[in-house]
Amino acid sequence: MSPQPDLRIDIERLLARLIELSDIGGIDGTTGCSRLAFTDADKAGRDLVVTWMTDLGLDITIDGIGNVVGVWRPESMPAGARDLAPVMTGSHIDTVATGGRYDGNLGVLAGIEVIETLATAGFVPARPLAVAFFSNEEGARFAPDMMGSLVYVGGMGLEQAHRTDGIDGAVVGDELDRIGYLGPSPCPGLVPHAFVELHIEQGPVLAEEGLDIGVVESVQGISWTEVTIEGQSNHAGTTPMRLRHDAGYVAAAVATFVRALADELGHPQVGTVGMIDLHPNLVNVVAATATITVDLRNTDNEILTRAEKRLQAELDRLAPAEGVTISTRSLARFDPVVFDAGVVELVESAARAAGATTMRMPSGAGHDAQMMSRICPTAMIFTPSHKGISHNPAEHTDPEHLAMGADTLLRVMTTLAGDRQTAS
Ligand code: HGY
Ligand code: MN
Ligand code: MN
Repeated sequence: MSPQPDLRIDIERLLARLIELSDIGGIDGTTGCSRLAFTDADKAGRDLVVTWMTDLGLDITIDGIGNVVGVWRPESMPAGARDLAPVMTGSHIDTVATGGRYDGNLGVLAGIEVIETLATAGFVPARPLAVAFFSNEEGARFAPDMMGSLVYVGGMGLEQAHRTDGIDGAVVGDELDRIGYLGPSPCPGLVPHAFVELHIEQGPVLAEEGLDIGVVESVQGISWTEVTIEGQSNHAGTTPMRLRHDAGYVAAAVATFVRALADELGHPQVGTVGMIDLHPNLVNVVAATATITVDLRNTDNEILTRAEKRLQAELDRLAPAEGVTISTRSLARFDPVVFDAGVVELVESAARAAGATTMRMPSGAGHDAQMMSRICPTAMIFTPSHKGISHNPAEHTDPEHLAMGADTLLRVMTTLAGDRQTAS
């Protein structure tokens, strides 16, 4: 039975949940929140979302990395249909330390909203619908990013994930156990019929173009490297410049190099030194050691690989020149991903049917969908980000765009489930 063609989600209910969730780990004076993976705040957010899933009557599973999947298979469905692979949506509810209200949270809560809208309308899906939140999508505390969905699709072993050390010395397995989300469900997880993720763009394109929905065709490649520089601490006043082995200077030199490299390679190459940790980090001591992170991304894997080689060559040059030792550790490396053309087309037609203006685009950010595309037909829906701001408590998306995104998601999911012939 097709849902009423003009069935729309309840934007007030979605907004209320977005606000309630972002109040957990809320950042004073902003609409943002801080819920690093597997912290107490993450646990509190998880518990709230699991409550909403339970209240909706979803069949809930929690796996060994803490991924939570809620499947809607109403009693009214024919027996055979209830066992079919679900159409799945979802995203993440962990955030960076300066997180916004919408990054990840929108995709999970819009999935719940879509199912609640359909259930309230008495809709009987032709196959089950599911909504998931994947653990540790951000990777900010425990690298790599998209860890939960990577384990879900079999791209990372569960034991390896459990042994991962965080930037604060914590260990994934211990933290999962501590917050009560070391679940029994097996990894790799259930293979969906298809997966579609609603997410904010987190960049400036849709806002600058004045468009409503991004039809995401691909996700760019990601390379994260931890660089450790070992110099020699010394007196800032008495040590002549010629005798210094200054880890702080080398860290700054690498950061400057990364910026120049991105400028030289040109758009869409990006390069970021987001973390610089000096020791002893004191005003009158030449730094003994520096640990920094380098985030390089490009839609073209060949250019991204070239950028990685240029970085290594610069480290090889700096070490002898400054009399320091430099070691590196890869924190994440994901090739660019191209989404399923059929699901991309469906997103485009569904968005237009929902009254949105659209454009096709790549994703600059990493997402769980890039992992899910390894196991089933997958695509993404973007909503605009105000001024392109994200990973910042000021992150904002207008309610009408949130509604357009969720209405598009509803149409895509019911069409993928076989309940509509077309999304229009
Ligand atoms: O790093 C990313 O692109 C995502 O926010 N995890
Ligand atoms: Mn995200
Ligand atoms: Mn993010």
